[in-house]
Amino acid sequence: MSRLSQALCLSIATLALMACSKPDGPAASGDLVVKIGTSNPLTGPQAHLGKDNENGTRMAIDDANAKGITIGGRKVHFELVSEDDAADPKTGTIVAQKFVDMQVAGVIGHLNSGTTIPASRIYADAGIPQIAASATNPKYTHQGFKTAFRVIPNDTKQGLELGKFAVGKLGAKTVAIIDDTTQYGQGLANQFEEAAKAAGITVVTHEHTDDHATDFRAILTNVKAKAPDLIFYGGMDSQSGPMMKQIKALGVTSKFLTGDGGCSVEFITLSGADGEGAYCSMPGMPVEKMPLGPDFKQRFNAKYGEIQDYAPYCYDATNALINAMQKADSIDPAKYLPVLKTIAFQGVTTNVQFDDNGDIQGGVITVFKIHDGKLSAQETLGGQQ
Ligand code: ABU
Repeated sequence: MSRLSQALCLSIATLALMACSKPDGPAASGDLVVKIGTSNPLTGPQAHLGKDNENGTRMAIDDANAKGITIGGRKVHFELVSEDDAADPKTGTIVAQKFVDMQVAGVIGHLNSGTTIPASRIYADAGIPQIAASATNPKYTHQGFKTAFRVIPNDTKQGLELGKFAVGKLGAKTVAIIDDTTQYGQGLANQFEEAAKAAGITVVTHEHTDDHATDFRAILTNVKAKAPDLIFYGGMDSQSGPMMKQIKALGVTSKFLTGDGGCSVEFITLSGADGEGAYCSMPGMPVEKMPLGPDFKQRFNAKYGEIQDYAPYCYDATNALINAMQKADSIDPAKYLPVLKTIAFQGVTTNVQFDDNGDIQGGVITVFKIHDGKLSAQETLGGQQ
């Protein structure tokens, strides 16, 4: 191949790569640039979930830019501003103030309840709409903030349905509960405990770890001595994966159930063969059964690989902001916030409509079982969407 041909091939390959990675291109001069913030852990043990959330939001922004949306008579270019909060509550509030200072039009996130809740006061004080797409602690939407919305069912529902499932489907009479002491993990564990007790289960112990722990053998040895029918874990996949391995290594035979933070591809990777037979739940329908799920999954897989957990919810949350701006014909939060409250559109995950608190209306919980190294949907609980 001549030098000229080589150079030509290289230029064509470079152009093709640029076209793939930047489908919408930069803002044209004269475009109205609208910043949308998203904050997730992009470093540390939850970085895979943070990237998943970021990519769900990015995909919605790319799709919106490709449509050539006009607001207030001007062509708009939406710009994603992504910040790492490391799943740390204090860092989350620093990021929130940064978003306020750079005058983002709205925020998607944060990923964790422990960062979302303290950040929500800062957004509320600044009048900036915030939509959570993975933070499921009920408190977030029950603080009286007009700016707080959520597109995923919360843990009041998840805990209740899992408590009933533990008795009705797993036949558990006794349970050991472990949580990671975070707003999410402990909150869900407490909701589960209340529902399980109401359904007649005896809680033999309720133990606590933290969201950085990797060695659970002391807790599990105590649990083993009590021989519960079921272990329930409230926490994230970075803990539930290694925990599953240690459960099997210690010869504990109890069934295992965890919530959405542990219900990911990463959980299967971390637990390996020891994860087989474990149960976990995700708010909402399995992606294949979501109204626009199959198309979303195919496009997301092609661009970013497997969906971990919440990317479809981030996609819907971003579109809720953009749809409200379009309907209000304004990017000013004071003008589009009242429209966001009454928005109704067909999202990937469900028909997106908020209740008086800002939570998604309706909503179901799906329980999965790890089978042959995959998440296999067992049952969808809590009514029809
Ligand atoms: N919903 C589980 C993961 C995020 C959180 O609520 O902290």
